[in-house]
Amino acid sequence: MNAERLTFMFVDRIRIHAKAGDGGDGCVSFRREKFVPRGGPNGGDGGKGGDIIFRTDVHTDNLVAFYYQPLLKSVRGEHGMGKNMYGKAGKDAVYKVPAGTLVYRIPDQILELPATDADLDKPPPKPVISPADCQLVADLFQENQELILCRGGAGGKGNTHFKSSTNRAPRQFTEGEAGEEGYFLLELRKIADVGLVGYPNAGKSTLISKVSAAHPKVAPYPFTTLNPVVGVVEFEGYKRATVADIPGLIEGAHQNVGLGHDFLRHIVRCKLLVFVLDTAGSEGRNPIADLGSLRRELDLYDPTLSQRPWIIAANKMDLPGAEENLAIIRSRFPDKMVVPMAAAEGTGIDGFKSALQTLLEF
Ligand SMILES: Nc1nc2c(ncn2[C@@H]2O[C@H](COP(=O)(O)OP(=O)(O)OP(=O)(O)O)[C@@H](O)[C@H]2O)c(=O)[nH]1
Ligand SMILES: [Mg+2]
Repeated sequence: MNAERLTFMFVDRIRIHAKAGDGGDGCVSFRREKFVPRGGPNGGDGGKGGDIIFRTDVHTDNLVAFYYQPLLKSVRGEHGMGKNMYGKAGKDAVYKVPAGTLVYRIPDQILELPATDADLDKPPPKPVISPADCQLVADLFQENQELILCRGGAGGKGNTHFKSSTNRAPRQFTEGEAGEEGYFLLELRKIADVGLVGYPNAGKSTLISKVSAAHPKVAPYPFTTLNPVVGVVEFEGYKRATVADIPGLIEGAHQNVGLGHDFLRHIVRCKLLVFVLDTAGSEGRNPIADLGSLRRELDLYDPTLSQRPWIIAANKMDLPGAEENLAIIRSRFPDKMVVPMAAAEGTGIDGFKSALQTLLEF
């Protein structure tokens, strides 16, 4: 696998296997001391196994770490020892996940399905198993949110516990319990306030690079952006909003045309959608028709998306034909906010930021 692949790999759905540490066994031991004949039992308890914990982290932006390490483990508890010494508890294993990670338990019946549908040299593999067949365990959407995915097993009891008036030299003990184990599907739904939706080459990446410090690649060919990118827009008074640049969508995406529908789940949680249009229709496109098919694709993906507040970013206003199309769009959607801009030149960006500020109700 080459270095470039490593840098750019983005994983937003992955299957993992987690096994928490077993508890340590209890110990059988007797007190042995000079001049103390027949000292009683003194076998200590085993330690608890470590838990497997997920914690959301701002600096983690996708699930790629689990692609390289799909088996999560924590340390087992140590066995109990003589002289009533407890075994040491196993350390918890804390794994960082991006905020917006959904954790599903994969039922045993469908475990046999292959883990992924592609081999290592193809683009990021997706598990064949769908979340619809699994059981949701948690939605980790807040910062520093924690989930104990698998609990470590409890430690076993040493023979001290089995002492009684009739059995003063017990040889019983209990074994440590097994740590919890399971197969899980992790799915990322990026958390952003605003989602940019548009046809390839409409200028979404150009726009996000003008309003935030995020700089996804901008290029004059379709499907430049292959993964969602989130940028932070700062407003006066230290207010901020997150904006997601979603890969280009085309008609028929729900039938897997272009990049398909898959990444649309990243906008399901956006409060506001921005349709970015090539207002000039510079590549023989018609911005009004584009808007119609974009909205239709969203509706086919998730009907609740059509209820979401939306505005239009009328981009490429510097090109011929844009003014005429802008007038048509305005007359077609009289009660919608339409922000004209030429993102590449940086014009209309302030207007866009203040539109966001108004609509996000800062
Ligand atoms: N004339 C003009 N060109 C623009 C404008 N904004 C972006 N472009 C150009 O349009 C092309 C595509 O821009 P991107 O920002 O990469 O478009 P995108 O929507 O992110 O495209 P994908 O990632 O492929 O979906 C680039 O060559 C940009 O320089 C604009 O306001 N005016
Ligand atoms: Mg792009």
